[in-house]
Amino acid sequence: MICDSCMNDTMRVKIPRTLLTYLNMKNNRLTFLALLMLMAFTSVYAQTGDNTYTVCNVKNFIKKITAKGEGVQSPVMNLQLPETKSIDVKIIADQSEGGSIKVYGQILGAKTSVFYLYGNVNEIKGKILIDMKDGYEVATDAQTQNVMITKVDVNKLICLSPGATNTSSNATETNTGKEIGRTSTTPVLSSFPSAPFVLYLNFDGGYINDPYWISNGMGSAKTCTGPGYSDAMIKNIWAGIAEKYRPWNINVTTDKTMFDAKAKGMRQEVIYTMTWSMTGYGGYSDIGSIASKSTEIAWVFYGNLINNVNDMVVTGSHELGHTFGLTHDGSVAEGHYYGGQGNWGPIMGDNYKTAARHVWQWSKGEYNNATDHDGNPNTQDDVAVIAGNTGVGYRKDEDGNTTSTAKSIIAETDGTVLGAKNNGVITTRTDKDYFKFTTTGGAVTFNFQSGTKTWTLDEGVLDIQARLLDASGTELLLSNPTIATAGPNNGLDASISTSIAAGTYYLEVDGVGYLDPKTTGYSDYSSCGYYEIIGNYPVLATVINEQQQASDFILYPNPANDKLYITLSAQSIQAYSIHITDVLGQVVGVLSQQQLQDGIDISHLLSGVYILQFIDEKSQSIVMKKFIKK
Ligand SMILES: [Ca+2]
Ligand SMILES: [Ca+2]
Ligand SMILES: [Ca+2]
Ligand SMILES: [Zn+2]
Repeated sequence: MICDSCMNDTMRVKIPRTLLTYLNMKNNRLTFLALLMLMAFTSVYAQTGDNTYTVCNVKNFIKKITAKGEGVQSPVMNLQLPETKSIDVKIIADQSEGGSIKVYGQILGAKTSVFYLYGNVNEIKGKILIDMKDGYEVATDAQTQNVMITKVDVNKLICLSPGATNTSSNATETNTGKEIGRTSTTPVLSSFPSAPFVLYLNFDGGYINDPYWISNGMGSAKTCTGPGYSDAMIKNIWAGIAEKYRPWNINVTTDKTMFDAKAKGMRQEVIYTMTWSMTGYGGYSDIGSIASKSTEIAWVFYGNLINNVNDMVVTGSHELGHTFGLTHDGSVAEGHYYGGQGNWGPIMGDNYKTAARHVWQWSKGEYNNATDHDGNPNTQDDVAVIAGNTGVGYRKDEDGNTTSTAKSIIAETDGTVLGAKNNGVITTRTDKDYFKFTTTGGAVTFNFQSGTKTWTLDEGVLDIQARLLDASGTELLLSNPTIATAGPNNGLDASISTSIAAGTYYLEVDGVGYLDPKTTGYSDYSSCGYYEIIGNYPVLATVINEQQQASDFILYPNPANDKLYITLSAQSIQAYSIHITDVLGQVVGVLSQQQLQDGIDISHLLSGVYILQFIDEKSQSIVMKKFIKK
């Protein structure tokens, strides 16, 4: 017992020892004012109810939890909890330094326990968890400076994901793990190398000496071994989790050096191991550990799951989600873990339903009868909670959300459009991305792929709607394929294939929902992620970019009434022709070089904006300029 002034049994009367001392010392001067003070304190305690126990002033509390206990290796203190419970705590690590407090303990007599307190001299926070049954939150009242312990649902503090009762396996993704004797080094993969925040997927294991987990199931420091997955399996799991965390400034990586380079609070790791596990449980994490800095580790016990890519992706994403502060997506009928609807499942719900659901997204409880861990209505906005963590935030959008800020499609000389050069990220539900291209007219095809397709099955999170717009922004075509009600989620992709006239066009990419988010599907809330545009369209061999246009020819007068004239600035151009199109891409005039000698007759055109395409016959390059017919 080291805690003589604030945590011993006499505190059960719920009057701070400091106040008692004051009253004892000054009893001969006990005034009406002191009585009033006592009454005021008593009424405050009464309001907190049986679920909250007021310990003492924060400064006294800190003195005790950080006491090294002269000559005592492992101080043990007695701590009073609500409902007249008390515990004996052995301090196993005190990582306090400077003004910050960080203390870990082990609750004596408990098989597994969490005792973690952190903060500073003015505010102590923390959590206490006994044998996965009784959970308590520690907080400091800003007004009274008193430390309070409140009983809470254990699911608010920690996620011990239940075991996989699911025995079916994904047909096309069998277990390629558990390959004993993996000798090659883990593939080095990073989804966003320059991002300030790192999520490290640890498939290699290592020596883990973490006070948080030692008392909470691990028992002692251990050398944990990885699952021995093949390179392909690791790459697929990485690709799947990277896609789940695409909207934010987060680098999902298998590269430990990326993790090591970040400060605490700007990184988190998930270890895939079976060196130890909570028997029958698939994952384990401390809710909010990134902000509280209680531990930088979450766990996936791969052997207690269906050991395939999909389960590893959703469980890894789920446990990491907890570390950002996310609690479960439950439902009135299904309890803590909602199993999803149609082909859609919430990442923070029942992550073992991967054989049944193929579109896994973040949720803010839009489905009917959504509940949180306590059975209360679920209003936690997953996407915003993750963004709200220090250093995270949303990834910068590549462009604005209008055609005027469109990026140019980068085509090969034969008109092929490669995904590696034409891609982007839909970062939020309101983000739309635009691409611009100019064609000489004919058949065009654009396929819009959700995710990197590293792992073709169920990797994507973004459900794409694509539109083809003409030069004025009017829709010509829309593609938003239906999602299969079961099976792989390839309906997340979109495709546009048509024939168009020469001119300039736009492509619009948007994340959309499917069916009814209340009962059968999802909204566009979390329909975000990486996409690639792959296709082809007729281009002249070289399209001179817009910055070069000014020096190639002068078009005058502009605006014009009857005649337009061209003056060439490049002497090398010998043979050329021009096409004139309206803003809808309709060709209104084709003229040869000979027909241009006396100027271009535009007297027959209606008033408006037109595009003149200057085509160099030799280099097959094209330069376009706008002009106005008065
Ligand atoms: Ca974007
Ligand atoms: Ca959208
Ligand atoms: Ca955009
Ligand atoms: Zn969980």
